[in-house]
Amino acid sequence: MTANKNVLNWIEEVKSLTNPDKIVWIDGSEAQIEKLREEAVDEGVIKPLNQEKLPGCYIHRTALNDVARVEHRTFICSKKEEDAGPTNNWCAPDEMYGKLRKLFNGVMKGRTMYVIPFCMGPIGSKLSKVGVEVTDSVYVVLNMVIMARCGDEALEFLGDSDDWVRGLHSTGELDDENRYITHFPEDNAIWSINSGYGGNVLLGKKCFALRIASCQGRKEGWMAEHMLILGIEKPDGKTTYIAAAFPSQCGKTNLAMLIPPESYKKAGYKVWCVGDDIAWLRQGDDGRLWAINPETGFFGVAPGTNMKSNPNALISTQKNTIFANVVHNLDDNTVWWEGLNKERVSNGLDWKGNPWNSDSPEKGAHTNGRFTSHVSNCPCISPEYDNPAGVPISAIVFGGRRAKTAPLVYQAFDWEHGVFVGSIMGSETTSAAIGLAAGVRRDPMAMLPFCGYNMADYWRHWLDMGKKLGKNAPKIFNVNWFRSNEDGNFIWPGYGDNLRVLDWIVERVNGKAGAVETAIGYEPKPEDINIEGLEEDGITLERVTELLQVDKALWKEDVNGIKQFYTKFGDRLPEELREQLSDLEKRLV
Ligand code: GTP
Ligand code: SPV
Ligand code: MN
Repeated sequence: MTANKNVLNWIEEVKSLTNPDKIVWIDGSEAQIEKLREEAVDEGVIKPLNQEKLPGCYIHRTALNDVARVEHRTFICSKKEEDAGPTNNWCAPDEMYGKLRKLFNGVMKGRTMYVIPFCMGPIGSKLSKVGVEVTDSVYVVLNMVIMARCGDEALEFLGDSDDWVRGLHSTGELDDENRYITHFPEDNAIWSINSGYGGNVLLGKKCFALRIASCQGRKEGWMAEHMLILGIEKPDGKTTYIAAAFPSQCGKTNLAMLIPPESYKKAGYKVWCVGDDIAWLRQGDDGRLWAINPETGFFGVAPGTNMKSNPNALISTQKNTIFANVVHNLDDNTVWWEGLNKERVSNGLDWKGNPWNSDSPEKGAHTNGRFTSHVSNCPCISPEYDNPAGVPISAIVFGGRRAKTAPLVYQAFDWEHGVFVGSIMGSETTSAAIGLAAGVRRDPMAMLPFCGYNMADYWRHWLDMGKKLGKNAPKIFNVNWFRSNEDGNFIWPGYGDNLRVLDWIVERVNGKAGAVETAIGYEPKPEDINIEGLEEDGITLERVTELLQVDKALWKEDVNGIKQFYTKFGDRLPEELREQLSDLEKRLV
């Protein structure tokens, strides 16, 4: 426990509001967690899997109406509506607190209230921050201890400080009409009720480390971003770190853990994963931009993960992992999902818990089925992962799913243009959130659902960071692994072969690769992308040329979409971005 009065007082307040039968403080010890796992098994919250094949692994199913984030029920409750901005749902704090107090009133009667102190980032790091999550879900506890540094060490690090985030969660009745994921940036508080799905309830993750932290970063001069962090070690032993922002289900985990193509492996390339979802970035004493991964685990998409697409992710799930909403193979008590392997499941349960086999017409796993595993399971976890100083970032990469328009890769002319490139990101929607219309939506910096304040002010903050970083600012790029042909098939092999593109990026930041100027930015010459060994995938120089093509007609259409999007922000839109847009338009004629 702790002597921190602010924490103790808040726990008392929450206790009298929610009226639990019992309070359990999570100390972070393996003995306590093991006991909670046993209780969770007894209650049927998780089921142990085959302990020979999958030691320490469990399967969980969420309620059928509770399988993903709910953007329409996610609120930023700043005092002023304009501080939440046009891309967030807003509600006045008093009104939301009033509504939620009613829902939380006595909600934990008959239940246990778990108090989870946690630290986002390495203990002792200047970049780290503490939170306390109170929850009535043992599933949340078991996931949080994988995803963050939990227990006494977090409280010790906090000491008497009042700089911590208050996270209150209850599964309530899982009533989706009263589901609320709410953020009070001015109070450093998060209240979440009536969900049990990861992104809505593991409050350290999107709620704190992005929505609240983005507000803190703006105030304190740093950045919280929806970015993976990876290190590329060249044969000479020098490692270059890249941070990349792609929207949900657009390839962050896959890129963060990529396995180099054969020819690169032979040449001595290595890729190191620092993080797969969130980066906190701050200017270091040397003037450069340094990044930490505030998390300690992966909450990854299961479907599509296999020994070919992402062996490091699959290996990460082979022990001490909690699976959610995948197929339970009852024959050998293991798990399966679409795209895992060619094996047939003859006797299974689908993600809904109904009997299922490989001949069943419906998919067995939910497309947003997930695994929660600790970073230490990952064969390519970076030795720098836990470094309190973080890693120095040389390049920032934006990307999304675009069947057309966006080329395989291009580089922004400079930081300001790079902020523009991030601000106009578009991506086809995925199943990571419920109820999104199909099609392309603008998702600036992959932060549309995660920015805790007015997106226009967020762009201003990016521009300011660039001024502060000056010549030390990372170079900014945009990639698209999802260009498709007329039949809707991807024309770039993707996955490990994405290193071929990152390699050009690394050469660019080290001043070694050339580029050609196009209307949208700098591009490699087709022959600058190494395609050795890709002949059997049909990748020729012509194909690369096609992948890099900038179709001015499509871009002009995009400019119209961007204009419309920008209009939402009125006078708050930074003038620099307005000018960037008009410059792009001129270059497209
Ligand atoms: P979140 O956890 O939701 O933030 O997702 P993420 O950005 O980490 O995405 P992830 O790496 O889990 O990939 C999502 C989906 O995209 C999976 O189905 C992958 O198989 C697919 N994918 C990832 N990388 C590539 C790629 O390079 N090419 C193609 N075609 N698909 C990819
Ligand atoms: C995402 O949707 O971007 C995720 C999963 O990483 S969740 O934790 O649900 O946000
Ligand atoms: Mn994510």
